[in-house]
Amino acid sequence: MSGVDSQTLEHVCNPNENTRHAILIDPADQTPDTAAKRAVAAVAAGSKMILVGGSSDTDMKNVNETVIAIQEALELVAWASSQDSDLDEKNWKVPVVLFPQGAAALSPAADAITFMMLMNSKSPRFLIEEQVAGALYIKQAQIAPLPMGYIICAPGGKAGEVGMADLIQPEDTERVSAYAVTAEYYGFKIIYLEAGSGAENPVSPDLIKAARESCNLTIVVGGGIRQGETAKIAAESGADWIITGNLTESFDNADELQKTLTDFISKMNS
Ligand code: 1GP
Repeated sequence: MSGVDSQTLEHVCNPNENTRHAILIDPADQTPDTAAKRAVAAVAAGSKMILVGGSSDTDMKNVNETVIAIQEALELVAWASSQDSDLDEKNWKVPVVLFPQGAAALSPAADAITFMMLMNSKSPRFLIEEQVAGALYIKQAQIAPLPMGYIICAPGGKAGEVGMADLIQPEDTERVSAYAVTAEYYGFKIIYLEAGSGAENPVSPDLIKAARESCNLTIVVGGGIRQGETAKIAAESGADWIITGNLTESFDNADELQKTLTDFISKMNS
């Protein structure tokens, strides 16, 4: 979505009839070229955002190379569609958004960044220090900040461990509501309920419902979602966005990935 950075917050937060899907690309798990092919397949399937980041082993180099490769690939297909009256160029205008492990894993080529507080971290590093360390860089690079409360639920995975999260348990609906309201009072626009990449159980529907009933923020849910049916439960509980990382990264063949994600998105909103 190069050149329209200021629109990214609107794109993410404007109410949408359907729950939308985004992929998470971890630059530590794949080459920039593979990441770009997966991003193009996902957008062709109907994904509306590409998140780039990971909990470990990302740095300025692999994040930047990955973001550039994805942006170039999407620009190329957008241009090709603009030359064909049967195709709609604007379908390819999806934002590439940093989802960083910290201030040392950024890219000026990104459209936006989830500028987040890991709200249930026990470490000041993830509550505020990494954000302060990255703020001036983000401003200078004109990467649009998406103010977000990041809330890690059990089992939490690597994100929970690295982020020293005091995990929210599946029955802890009052606690998740309190975090959702706190996020709203801080002025955040988004909350991300995270179960951890590869989680055996995704965020419980009860937690999503409790968050939905407590605040008017955009709710993103991810971690352990591999089936359209699971995504549908999260969507019906109140998720505005569903993120898949592992599912996307399990395909090397772009056509197969596109087919799987098309089916996933259709089931999610069925
Ligand atoms: C991790 O929520 C994301 O931050 C994605 O999780 O890899 O399990 O899809 P998965």
